[in-house]
Amino acid sequence: MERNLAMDLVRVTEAAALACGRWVGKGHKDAADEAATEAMRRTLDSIEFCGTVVIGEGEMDEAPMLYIGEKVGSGCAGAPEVDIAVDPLEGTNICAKGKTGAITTIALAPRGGFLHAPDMYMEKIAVGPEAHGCIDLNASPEENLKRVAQAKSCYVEDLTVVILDRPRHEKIVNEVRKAGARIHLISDGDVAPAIAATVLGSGVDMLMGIGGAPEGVLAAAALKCMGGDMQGRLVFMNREEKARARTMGIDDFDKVYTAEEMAQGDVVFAATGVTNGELLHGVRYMSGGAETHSIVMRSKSRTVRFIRAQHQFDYKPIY
Ligand code: VTB
Repeated sequence: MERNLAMDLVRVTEAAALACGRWVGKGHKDAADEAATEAMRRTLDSIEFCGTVVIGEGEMDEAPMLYIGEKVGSGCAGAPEVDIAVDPLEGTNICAKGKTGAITTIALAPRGGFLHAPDMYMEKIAVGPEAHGCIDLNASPEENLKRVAQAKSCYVEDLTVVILDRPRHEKIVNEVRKAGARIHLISDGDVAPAIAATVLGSGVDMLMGIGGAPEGVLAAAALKCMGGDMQGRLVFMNREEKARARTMGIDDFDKVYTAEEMAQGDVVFAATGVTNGELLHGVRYMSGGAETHSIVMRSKSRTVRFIRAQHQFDYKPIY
């Protein structure tokens, strides 16, 4: 993977965040998502790679752009062939309601490097580098908490676990509470907290629970770059989802995927904050411009960059 691709990716998520940031709190999640998607799609064409969207806005007949299979990038001869996983606005509800934690995300892997996760659920557990190798989706929440606390030389009571606030998580919430750990229930957006678990001082130690499989692959790409650890297991709600998974080459329906298996090869990840969150600040607009806060990382070097950028709209129009 070319070294500069990582830095190019920030331009993509910055553009998406600047576009959808205008919709924060306005109650129109679809308009916000469309703004982010169009800005991301447009910016992608200025990057020198031959990209294929493998995780995006849906199937070709569902999404006008960034659909699964779409070719993006300037694609000049000799440009790297890459898989692209995007969520132009991870947390559309959060953005529409002006709540915390909405981000724009993109990840690259060598062609064939991403698990082509269907748009279905995935059971996830994610931790930072100190607890790498300590998690097991087949173990209980209590056992996982004990192992992570031991790895981080702290008490279970010191740990904070982020869980999506959903009825399906009632059992896991009760088990985590019984084990003594703290919980941060979130309304939406489980990619950012998974990444936050790898950032010292973020206040997040673990992500647990069932969320989107595409979001799981995006999180796995980021955690791989940061030395974190993650496991995911697809959760099938019906026979149609199993049939769809089969068409995407998935036949072991109980398989527990590691981050490495979900995001193989030299992976690059970037995200920009749309609303303030535990990982990134949201877009701040001011006279004639805006400030964005992004994270970009590469698995090969394990370099993680936080980038604050000042944007002058007179010199770089925002669509
Ligand atoms: C999950 C989560 C995402 O949407 O997919 C969630 O991974 C949808 O869950 O981060 P429900 O079907 O229970 O609402 C997000 O929160 C936002 O895309």
